[in-house]
Amino acid sequence: MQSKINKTIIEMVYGNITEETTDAIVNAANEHLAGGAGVDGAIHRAGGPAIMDECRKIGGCPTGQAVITTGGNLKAKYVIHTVGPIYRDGIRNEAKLLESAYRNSLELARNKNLRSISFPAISTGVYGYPANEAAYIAIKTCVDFAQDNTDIKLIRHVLFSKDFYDIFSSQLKNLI
Ligand code: AR6
Repeated sequence: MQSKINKTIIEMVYGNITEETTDAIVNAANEHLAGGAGVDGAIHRAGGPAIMDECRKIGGCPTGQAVITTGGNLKAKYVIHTVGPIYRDGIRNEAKLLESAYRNSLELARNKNLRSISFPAISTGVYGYPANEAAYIAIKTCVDFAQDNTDIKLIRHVLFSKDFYDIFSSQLKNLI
């Protein structure tokens, strides 16, 4: 499903983010940019060693921030690496940090003059963020961004299971 907010299409798809053809895909990385499991592992495997070479040079990324590298062998030209919070109990600034991860990724894409970006469900795997709350923050941050910024024409959320697709889609319906 999709919805147009101001000049931007916000879209939910069920699939594998490494196949995406948007200008950038976002990686749910760790602070060391060291690679890992989940979507991080999948992106490095599909994109090849050029991505890790640049990650090593950058050296790291604090939680809530974002950095950009080549997309290597991916169809996407760039990978934006952001670090979502590890979810503990919800009272350790997790929501603000997750919002920052989305917001800073969008701002980095805009500053690079990119027109389209794909996000995975940041923090909802290894980092344990409850899916419903994470979906609300993800969509709300993207909707707010699209209301104030018109340069990015497509923001796609790529969900890896039908359950996540349904959760994200219902949050989008609630927010528009
Ligand atoms: N395409 C789209 N979504 C995916 C894919 C894929 N190919 N693979 C997994 N997901 P996670 P996190 C979904 O664990 O929670 C790594 O080790 C997955 O189902 O990848 O932010 C890093 O190095 C889930 O909904 O990221 C960090 O140490 C979502 O992507 C840590 O995990 C995020 O799950 C980051 O944990």
